[in-house]
Amino acid sequence: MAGTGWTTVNTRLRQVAGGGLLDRRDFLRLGAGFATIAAAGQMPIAQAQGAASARPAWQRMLGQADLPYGQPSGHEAHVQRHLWDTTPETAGFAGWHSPIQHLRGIITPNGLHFAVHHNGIPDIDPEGHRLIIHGLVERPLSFDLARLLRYPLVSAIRFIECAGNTAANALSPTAMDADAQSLSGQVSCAEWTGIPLRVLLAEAGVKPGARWVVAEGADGGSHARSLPLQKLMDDAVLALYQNGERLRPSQGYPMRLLVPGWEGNVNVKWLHRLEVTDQPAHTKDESGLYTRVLEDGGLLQFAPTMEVKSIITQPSGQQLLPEPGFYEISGLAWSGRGGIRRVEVSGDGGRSWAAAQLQSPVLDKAFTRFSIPWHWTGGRHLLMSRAEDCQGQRQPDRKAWKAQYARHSFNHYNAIQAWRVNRDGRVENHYG
Ligand SMILES: Nc1nc2c(c(=O)[nH]1)N[C@H]1C(S)=C(S)[C@@H](COP(=O)(O)O)O[C@H]1N2
Ligand SMILES: [Mo]
Repeated sequence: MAGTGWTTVNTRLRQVAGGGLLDRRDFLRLGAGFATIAAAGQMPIAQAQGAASARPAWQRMLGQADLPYGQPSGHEAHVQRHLWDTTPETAGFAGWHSPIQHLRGIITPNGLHFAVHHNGIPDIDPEGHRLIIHGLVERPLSFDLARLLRYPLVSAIRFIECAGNTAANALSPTAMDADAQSLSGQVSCAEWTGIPLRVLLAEAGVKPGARWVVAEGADGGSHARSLPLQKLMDDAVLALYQNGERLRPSQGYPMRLLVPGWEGNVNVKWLHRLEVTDQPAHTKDESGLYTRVLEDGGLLQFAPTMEVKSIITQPSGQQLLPEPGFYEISGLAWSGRGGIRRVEVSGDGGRSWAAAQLQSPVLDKAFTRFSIPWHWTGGRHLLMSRAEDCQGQRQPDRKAWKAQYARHSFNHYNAIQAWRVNRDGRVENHYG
């Protein structure tokens, strides 16, 4: 429990906002002592270094052989993607959520990248796969993978977020008791490597009058979206690699469209066709599910930018704080408009706010990791984070977000997330 360490240490630490938020510099300067504060989990050195017979089994024998393709520790087996939907995996729609509450830093490991499949995962033989560029172009082109791999490749760390991420908070009239993964795990961030689309489009020679490109996937349902030519010329990438290795089948092997900062749905996986046109195609994937219904009944279509958003991942929903004492509040912020300028955290339900530290690197259209030290004295607290991006956009609260849209609209939910820390240390989703 909070031993005597706390009282001495605590008097020398400044609070930067209510609810126990601490000054990070004080904390580091005073060496404020995880050793004293987190004393409960510490083992006496004598015991740790003890006699040979007291050493744990793994220190007394040869270890096991490694594997050709490495696997996480068996002790981390709980860190898994979770399937959110109740329908069978290949029956039209499956959403796999990334365990954001178990991850640190800004990179999502490939096996834990969230995934949305409307038609299951096609089993594509890369030898038989072609990407064609046709329509309003001077030279229709067909590429096989070997040819694409010979182009100069660029890399960028970018997030992808499903338009429907955090839909439960948008739709449920009362705050659903769930973890961060279930509520907001349809977002991930990876280093993507591939060919800038502008290079391939220039090679095909875009004709005057071209304004749109219809991108189609090679999955059974021919997932397709219309994209403004300008965005593709600007920063879209034909991605072939994900965090250094070739794309996972789940992410679009052998190639996908990466459209930085735009809703996940336009990042067409298993890409096999780009048709340059003068107008959008109004495909099934962009005329229904991926629009937003406004409060007055109007439809918001072709508005794919994912707005600024943040979430505290530690501590977060359904986690249990074992005892009062020091904790580092840590979370993720991102914006489809560019970089994150600022994240503020509140420990008292929004009455006061303190600036969190942004950990480097702070990249455009990528996860930014933020943190702030916190002293939990055991009371009931509401933790919140609110981010501001490079264009000065800020997160609305839930009420303001709901006021913009029809009651049943759920895409692009980016309201401030509140977590309630109960007296017993249990953390719960809360509408603040
Ligand atoms: N061909 C194809 N591309 C697709 C989809 C799909 O079902 N088929 N799902 C889309 C949706 S809704 C999202 S949110 C993103 C998710 O990308 P990920 O599965 O790599 O995380 O892929 C998009 N691209
Ligand atoms: Mo999505």
